[in-house]
Amino acid sequence: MVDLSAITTNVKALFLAYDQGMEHGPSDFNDESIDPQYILEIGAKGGFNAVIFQKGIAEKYYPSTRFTRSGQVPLIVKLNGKTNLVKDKDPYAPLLCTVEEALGLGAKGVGYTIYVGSEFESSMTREFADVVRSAHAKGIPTIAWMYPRGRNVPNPKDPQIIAYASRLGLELGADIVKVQYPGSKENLQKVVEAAGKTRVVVSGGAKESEEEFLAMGRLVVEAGAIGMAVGRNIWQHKNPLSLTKKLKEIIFS
Ligand code: FBP
Repeated sequence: MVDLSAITTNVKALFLAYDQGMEHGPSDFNDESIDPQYILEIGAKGGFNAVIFQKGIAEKYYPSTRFTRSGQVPLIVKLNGKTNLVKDKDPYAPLLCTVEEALGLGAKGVGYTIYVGSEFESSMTREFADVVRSAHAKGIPTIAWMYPRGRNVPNPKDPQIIAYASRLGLELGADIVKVQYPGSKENLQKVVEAAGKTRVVVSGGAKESEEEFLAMGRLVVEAGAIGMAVGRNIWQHKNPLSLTKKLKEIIFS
């Protein structure tokens, strides 16, 4: 039996994603958000369930277990990733960090992106299967970013394909799947239903108005997802902590 940490025993979850420096480059950042320390402060003061870092940022910025203070925001290490400079139609994000390395950095969970439908899907499902095996042997949960992409996926926002992707996460043993918002509450309900006992969180996407973003948060909760794993909408906001407070009232109410 897998002994999952507090991340999945919580009924609801709010994660602060900060792997965009690899995925999109520093153009996503301003003078404040380019500093991982700023994100750690938002994560801790905002009471997020975890921050999500790649290995390099975790190594240099996340306090080692030895120095972890109580109140420190938990860490999820994203194990694979890629840049957006390679414009291949069929993306592949290689494994860059092992579960054991992530644990050594203090991770309480691990993340992995699968580009569902990509020509390289089988490489990613195989790598993720190994990640699930290792993570569950160590008793930590896995979060699968299930992003339909590639030549075989004419519309990555097609709700049926997003539901297929969430089901694939269940089949592969993911504890949580992270999906992009499929356009409506009804569509998201189908995604949640397809995921079965695997829980669903929704990504934030590019920054929108505060009203639009919070409205999405409400629909996410109403559809039965456990919460969100959001980055840009929080740390690109002029007052991240005030927006976080409003989002938490929606998600944890
Ligand atoms: P955002 O809330 O900023 O959209 O972050 C969610 C996320 O999944 C990140 O973890 C990741 O870096 C990014 O989106 C990838 O987005 P895409 O593949 O669409 O460029």
